[in-house]
Amino acid sequence: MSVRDVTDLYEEFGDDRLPPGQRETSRFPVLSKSGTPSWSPEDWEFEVWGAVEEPLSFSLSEFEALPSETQRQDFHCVTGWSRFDNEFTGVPFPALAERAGVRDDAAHVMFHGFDGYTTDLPLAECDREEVLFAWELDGEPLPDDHGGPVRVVTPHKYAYKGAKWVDGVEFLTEKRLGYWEKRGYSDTADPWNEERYS
Ligand SMILES: Nc1nc2c(c(=O)[nH]1)N[C@H]1C(S)=C(S)[C@@H](COP(=O)(O)O)O[C@H]1N2
Ligand SMILES: [Mo]
Repeated sequence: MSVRDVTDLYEEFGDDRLPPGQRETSRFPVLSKSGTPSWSPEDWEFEVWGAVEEPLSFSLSEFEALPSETQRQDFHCVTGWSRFDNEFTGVPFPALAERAGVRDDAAHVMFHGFDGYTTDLPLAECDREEVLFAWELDGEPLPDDHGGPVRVVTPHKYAYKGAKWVDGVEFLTEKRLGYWEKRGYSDTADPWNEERYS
């Protein structure tokens, strides 16, 4: 299986692979606002709606049949740890956006998790190949506590921009704040600029 290494994306943002104020860990801590929600493969449904030509809906098997790739990525948590070289398999954001046909007036994207979590990014900042809707980590199904069956990963942003348990993508014509962004975390979340709080 081929793995695309995107760990050099830091070069776009800073001089060092490890962003300032972070320390590297080989552990993978779990951070969730309210525990791990339960789900069943039969009931899981993923939807794309809002400022798109064609709203989409997928069952889990349909979603996991989308053209996917495996990327080697780094993961930066706003609480100060970074985990290097995670291999995530999933569908890149641009491929999903293309299927839905993003309207010209779409400017932002709200990601919804089925634990009630939300997080937003400007369309231009999530319409990149490194933003994956991932269902595998290091060759195994994504563990439930890390967001299984499907989560978003955003290696160019602090990890709270990556919704675990993602089941909805809403294209917005105007910015709206997500769960942590409303509670004082930075809306821009650039790790190399230490945009932790707003
Ligand atoms: N649905 C959902 N996604 C979420 C969260 C959450 O509470 N719910 N927490 C965020 C935060 S603050 C972080 S740091 C990462 C943590 O991912 P991890 O638990 O896999 O380390 O997930 C993000 N995505
Ligand atoms: Mo976090």
